[in-house]
Amino acid sequence: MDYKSGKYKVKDLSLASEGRKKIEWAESRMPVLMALREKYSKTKPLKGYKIAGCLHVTKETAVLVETLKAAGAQVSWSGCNPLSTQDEIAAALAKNGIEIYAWHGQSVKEFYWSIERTLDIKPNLTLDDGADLIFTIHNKFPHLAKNVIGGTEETTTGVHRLRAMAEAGKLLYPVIAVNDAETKWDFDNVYGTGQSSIDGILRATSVLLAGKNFVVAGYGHCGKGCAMRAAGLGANVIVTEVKPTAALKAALDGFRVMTMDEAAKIGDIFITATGVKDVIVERHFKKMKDGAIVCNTGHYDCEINIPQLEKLSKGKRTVRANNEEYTLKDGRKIYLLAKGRLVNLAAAEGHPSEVMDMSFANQFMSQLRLINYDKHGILLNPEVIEIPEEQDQEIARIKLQTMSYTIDKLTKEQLAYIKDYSAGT
Ligand code: NRN
Repeated sequence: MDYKSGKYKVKDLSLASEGRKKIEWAESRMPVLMALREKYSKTKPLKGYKIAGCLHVTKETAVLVETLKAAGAQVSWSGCNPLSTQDEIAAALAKNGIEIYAWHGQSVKEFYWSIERTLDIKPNLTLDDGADLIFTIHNKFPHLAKNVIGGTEETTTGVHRLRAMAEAGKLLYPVIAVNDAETKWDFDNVYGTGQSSIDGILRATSVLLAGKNFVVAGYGHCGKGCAMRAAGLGANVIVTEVKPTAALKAALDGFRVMTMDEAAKIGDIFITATGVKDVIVERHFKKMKDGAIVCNTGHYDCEINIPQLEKLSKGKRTVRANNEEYTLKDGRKIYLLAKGRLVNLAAAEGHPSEVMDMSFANQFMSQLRLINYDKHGILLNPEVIEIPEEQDQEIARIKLQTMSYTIDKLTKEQLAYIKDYSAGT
């Protein structure tokens, strides 16, 4: 469908029915977000507000988008990575009247064209994953910032960028750090990234993980999840780090710890999860075994230095979906997955619905919080704002309920004891 004939641009509208079935699948596994949709579709507190969103177009994101719409918001959406959009999902959203500009395999130019289309609605709120939307407003359309009451940011890389902007006094409006919510960071980043990254590797290679030397660069929440799940499948996990405390945690979690220079010689599969550039570079490729598999699960594709891999190679070919075989000048082969972009979303479907349920409940509650501040005339400083503890505990409480778990409750005496600083041994 052509963009001019409707307020959307997707790969193929005829994929909508396939996408709708996947969205229904996700809805049935996102009970917390669906409960919020049930509650707020009646009162429609987001009515009159316009949200521009830039977040991976997956079946789980579709549930968030349609919840924001059900709560009254006008929504306009783009993907936040050129390779992560699932075309059938984009088609289903477009068919449902959502303004969406997203398709798999965008050029960088098309990627930013799509972000700019979402700004045509002159949003009052932004919803980001990786801060490319916020950055585009600040860099290219600063005049639009005066209409924006606030934004939310999904991921670690984006929050880091926004904190740096705030510290430099460059942030033009307040942004809630959804990533830093306990019910996002400790679940999505660990259990989600762990499972979905392995999912991406297996879909692109179908290799046996058991017995393989599996090198994880970065032992933050994402790297920890990848290490844990690779070990669960019998891999021999090696962790590389630059932060002593993180490396120490990896060692005490039972993983080998060494430099990437050492790991490059023995690794069979490499995954980067650092948020930093040039983690795997030329001198590492030179040491790798024939047949080594290399991928990234960080937000940007800068962690593996692909130009240096290209320079070392005499040829490359796509051997499977999301799997390129580089033949080095000495004949060794190195397999790069998903062109070095986040393998969990580019070669699979991202995190499972059950864990995105809490991440996106935080997104929804944070957008609602910004709107409530606006309705009460409360002006927030242009800084990065944390999720309140009570929101975290409420989302976790509801999630537990949906899993039929019950937990204990502190008695009055226990509450008193906790507050009684004089109680000694
Ligand atoms: N299935 C998904 N849908 C998904 N899996 C991971 N993410 C997803 N977004 C939509 C994001 C996580 O929340 C990618 C971000 O980088 C991470 O914070």
